Amino acid sequence: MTKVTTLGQFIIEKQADFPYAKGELSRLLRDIGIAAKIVNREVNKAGLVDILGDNGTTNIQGEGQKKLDVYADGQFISALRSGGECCVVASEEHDDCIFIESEISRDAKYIVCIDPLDGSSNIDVNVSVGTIFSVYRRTSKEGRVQLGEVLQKGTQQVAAGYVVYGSSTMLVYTTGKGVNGFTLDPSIGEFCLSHPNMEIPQNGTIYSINEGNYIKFPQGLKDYIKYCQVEDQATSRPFTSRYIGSMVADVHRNLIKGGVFLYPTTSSHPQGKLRLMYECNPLAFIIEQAGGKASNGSSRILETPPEHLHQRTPIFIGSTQMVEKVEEFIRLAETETQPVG
Ligand code: P6P
Repeated sequence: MTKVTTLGQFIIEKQADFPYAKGELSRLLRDIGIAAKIVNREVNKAGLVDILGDNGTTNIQGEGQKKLDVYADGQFISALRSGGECCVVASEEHDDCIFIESEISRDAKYIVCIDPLDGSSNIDVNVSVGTIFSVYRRTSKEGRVQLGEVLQKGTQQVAAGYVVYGSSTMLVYTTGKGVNGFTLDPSIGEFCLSHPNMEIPQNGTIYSINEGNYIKFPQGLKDYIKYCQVEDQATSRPFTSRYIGSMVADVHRNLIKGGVFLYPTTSSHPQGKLRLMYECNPLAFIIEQAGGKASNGSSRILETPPEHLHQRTPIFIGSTQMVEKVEEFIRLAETETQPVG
C-alpha cells in the first residue's frame, strides 16, 4: 500500500525547511487549496448548473467575464479573507487591489496576486482551465499595504502555484525549493502528492503558440516558427505544434513533456497579452524552479520591473534549450534589421 501524502501533510512537512516559519505560509497555501477544491467542484459540473456563459460584466482588461470567472474570484478572495494570512489580493478580475483589514488579518504578512480562472473562454467547450497564484511578503511592518509592496519583482516571490482543472485536477506549487504536483482524489476530497520534485526536460519538440497571429508576429518569431517546421532529424524537427488556449494547460504539458510556450508581442498586443503579476511571474517561478527558463525575449521574466498591476509582457517559457533558441532568433532578426554602420 503506497503512502498517500496529502497537500496539507506535505506543506507541514516542508515547513521544517524554513526554520523561521511559524506556519503562516503553510496556512495560506492550505487556504488556497481549499478554494481550489470548491472551484473544481463548480468547474466539473459546468453545463449541469447555471454556471456557464457570460456574467454580463467586463474586467479591467475589457474582457467579458464568464460566470465562473466571477465565481472563482469570489471563492479565492473569500478563502484568503477568512484564512487570516493575507493582507491584500491583486486579482485579474478587479481593477484595484483588495485590502483585507479584518481583525483576523491584522498581522497578515502575505500578498497574493491571482488569476482566479485562466482560459475561462474554454469552459463552455469543456477544455482545461486553470488558476494561477503568486505570493509575496509585505515589506512594511504595519498599516495599510502600499501598492509599491504589491508591485514587487518576480524574484521576490515566496511561493507560486497553479491549479489545472483538466482530465484530473492538479495543484502544482513551489516555495523556492523545487516543484511538487498534487492530484485531487475526489474519493477523499484531498490533493495527494502525485508528481514529487518535478523537473522540466532541458529540451523538447513541442512548440505552443497561436499561429493564427503569425502575420502580426515580429520577424524573429516568424523565423522561429519556420525553424520548427523544417525537417531535420538531428534536431528531431519538424516539432509538434500544440496549443490549448489555456496558458496553465499548455505550460503544464510542457513542464511534464518538455516544450516551449510562446506569447510574443503582436501588432494588436504591442506589450504582449499575458499579465506579468498573476500569470507570467508565478509560472516563471515554477518553471525556473523545475530547471527551465522564462524570458520576455531578451531577459528573465522574474527580473521585469512591475509598473502597474495589470501590466502585460511577452513571454517565452519552458525547456531551457528551446527558450534559448527563441531568444537567438529574436536577437538575429533584431541585428538584421539594425541600420548598418
Ligand atoms: P489567444 C486565456 O484567455 C489566456 O489568457 C491564456 O490562458 C492563453 O494562453 C491565452 O490567453 C490565449 O490567447 O490570443 O491565443 O486566444
